Amino acid sequence: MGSKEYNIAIAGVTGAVGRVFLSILEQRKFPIKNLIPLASHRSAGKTITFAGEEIEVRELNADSFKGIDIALFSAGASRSKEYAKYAVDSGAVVIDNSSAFRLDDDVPLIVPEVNRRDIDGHKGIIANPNCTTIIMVVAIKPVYDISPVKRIVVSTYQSVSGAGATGMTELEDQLREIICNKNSKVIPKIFPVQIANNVIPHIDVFYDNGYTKEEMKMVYETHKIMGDDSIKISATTVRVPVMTSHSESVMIETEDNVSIEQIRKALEEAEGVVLKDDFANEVYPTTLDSSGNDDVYVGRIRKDLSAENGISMWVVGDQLRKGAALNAVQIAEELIK
Ligand code: 25A
Ligand code: L14
Repeated sequence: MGSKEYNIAIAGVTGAVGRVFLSILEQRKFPIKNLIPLASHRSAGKTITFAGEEIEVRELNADSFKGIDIALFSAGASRSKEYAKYAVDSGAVVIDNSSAFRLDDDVPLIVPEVNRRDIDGHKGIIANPNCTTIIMVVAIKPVYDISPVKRIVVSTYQSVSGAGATGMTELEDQLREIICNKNSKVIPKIFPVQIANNVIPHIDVFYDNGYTKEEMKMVYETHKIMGDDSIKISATTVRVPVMTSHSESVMIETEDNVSIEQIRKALEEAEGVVLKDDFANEVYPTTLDSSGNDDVYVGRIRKDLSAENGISMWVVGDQLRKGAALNAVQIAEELIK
C-alpha cells in the first residue's frame, strides 16, 4: 500500500460492531484520508460522526469501493458474500467480520497475538474470527507455548450484543416490559425464547450432531488459527442477559504437567491479556471489567480435578472490541506496517 493515509470503507457502520469500529479507528489514530460509512437503504442518508466530522451514510452497493484501500465488513455473512468481491475487484483489502469466508483455504483467519504471520498469504480477503474464539485463543496461546494443548472443554456465557444492535434492543425492551409493565411473559423476536431473566443454550443454528453452528465455529476456527487440527475441542455456547462482553469457562489439557505458577507468569506477560486472579482476596474478572476495554481478562486459574494435566480458567472479553472491531483494526494496522 503506497500512500501514508488510507481510504477506509465500513460496511455495516450503523450496527453494534460498526459503531465500535468508528471509536477504535479514532482512538488509535488510524491514518485515514477518507472514511466511507456504508449500511443498508434503511440507514442511507443518516449521519455518523467521525473525528468531529459528520459524514453521511451511503447505501452499500457494487460501486461503493472505488478508491478504497481497506474495507471493513460487519453487515452479516450474506452481505459479505454478495459485496466483498466488488471491494476486492476495486483493489481494496477486505477485513471481514462475518462467518462467510473464515474457513476458506485462501483466506487467512487472524488473531494478531497468535498468527499475525498468516496475513502474508492473503488474496484480498482476511477474515476476523468469531468473537468467542478470538477471546479464547488469546488466553490459550501463552499456555500452548509452554506445552501443546491436547484438549479443550469450553462453556460460554455470551452477551446479547453478540447478536448485533437488535439483540441489545430486545433485552432492553423485554426488561422494560417486565419491570415497568409488570408483564412476566414477553414475545421473543430475534432470540429463540425470552432472554430477560433467562439463560439460553442455543446460539446460531443446530447441526445434525446436536451441536450449534456457534459451537462448531469454536472447533474449526481454533484449529485454523492455532494451526493444529489435533486439538480435541468441545463447546457449549449459551446466551445470557448481559449487554456486552462474553465470558467463558475453559478447561485446557496440556501434553506436559504445567504448574499454575508457570501459567500465571505466561499470562501476565502475554500480549493483550490482563491477569486478575487472586481467589484468597476474592479477585476475578467479570464482564464489567472487560466492557469498553481492549484486553482479555483471565482469572480463577486452578488445577482441573478431572484431568491429569488439566487447568481450568475463567476468561472474559469485550466481544465488540477484541472479539470484533479491535481485532479487525489490529489486522489493518499489521497490513499498513
Ligand atoms: O451473519 P453473521 O456473520 O452471523 O452476522 C449477523 C449479525 O451479527 C452481528 C451484526 O449485526 C451482523 O449483521 N455481528 C456479527 N459479528 C458480530 C460480533 N462479533 C456481531 N455482533 C456482535 N459481535 P449488527 O446489528 O451489529 O450490524 C448489522 C449492520 O449491518 C447492516 N446491514 C444490514 N443489512 C444490510 C446492511 N448493510 C448493507 N446492506 C444490507 N442489506 C446494518 O445496517 C448494520 O449496520 P442497517 O441500516 O440495516 O441497520 C441500521 C439500524 O436499523 C435497525 N434494523 C436492523 N434490521 C432492521 C432494522 N430496522 C428495521 N428493519 C430491520 N429488518 C437496527 O437497529 C440497526 O442498528
Ligand atoms: O460468527 O450471536 O462472528 O453472539 C458472533 C456473534 C455469530 C453470532 C460470528 C452471537 C457471530 C454470535
